[in-house]
Amino acid sequence: MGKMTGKWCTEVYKDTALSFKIKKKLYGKRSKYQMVEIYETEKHGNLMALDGCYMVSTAEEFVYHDMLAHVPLFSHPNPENILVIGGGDGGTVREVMKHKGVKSIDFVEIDEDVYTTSKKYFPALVKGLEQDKRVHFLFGDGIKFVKDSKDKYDVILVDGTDPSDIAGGLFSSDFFKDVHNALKEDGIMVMQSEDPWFDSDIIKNVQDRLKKLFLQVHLYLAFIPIYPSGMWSFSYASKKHDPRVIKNKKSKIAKFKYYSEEVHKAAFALPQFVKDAIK
Ligand code: SPD
Repeated sequence: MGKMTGKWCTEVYKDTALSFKIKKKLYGKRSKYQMVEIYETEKHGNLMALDGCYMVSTAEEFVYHDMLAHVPLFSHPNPENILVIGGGDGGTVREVMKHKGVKSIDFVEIDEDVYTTSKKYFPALVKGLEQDKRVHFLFGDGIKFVKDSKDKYDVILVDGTDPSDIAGGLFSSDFFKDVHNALKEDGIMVMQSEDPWFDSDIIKNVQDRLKKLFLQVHLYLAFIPIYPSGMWSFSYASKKHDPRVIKNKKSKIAKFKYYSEEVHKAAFALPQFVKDAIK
């Protein structure tokens, strides 16, 4: 059994604490919206926390970003116009850029400091973003932005933080109505929707709200060690496309680090307790 010697960073989430051994704290500053902290960990590379909640680490970021971006992008037959809300660290946009058929990526992040901090401490996440002419940086409120967009996007990816002050609106029925309007008739939306152990009520609310608007609503899972419980959920909604069928023949399923055709399909197989929680 290891002992807790040396320095540690800790996320306290409800009645659980998750700690990582660190070499040092690299950064800590309050932005206009939230506390932004970066730690250099012993085993997970650099780790970003926003308002005390872990968001991204060098070692594990590929899981979250592969699964948020590639599941919807391979479920749509021809995704061209994409909107990314949040995801200020850049990782989600970087994955979208891998799809050659994508023509335009609107990237709307409320907190520009998250992007500038990521640029410094997670250069691999923002690699190529500023050089890719398809990426449009639109720093501002994604909730307002989506309200003003009609029938425009093939895929909308919501890469928010946990539903507190800043991201709470991203889990609301009003936001989902605006997302529905902003999508084309066969559009797809995927959002991170918390974990089934601590937050099954949030997942159920999200799924119920989406079911009132969309024909296809599904939940899928991935395993991310830096988030409390490690089991993470994504909520999928589409006016048309069933995500259990891979329809995108234009993008090649390259060798991703987490995503593959098998993982895509298997991610929708839910443990019974998760099925029961969202029934
Ligand atoms: N509790 C963690 C929620 C994570 C949401 N976003 C992560 C950002 C990665 N781009």
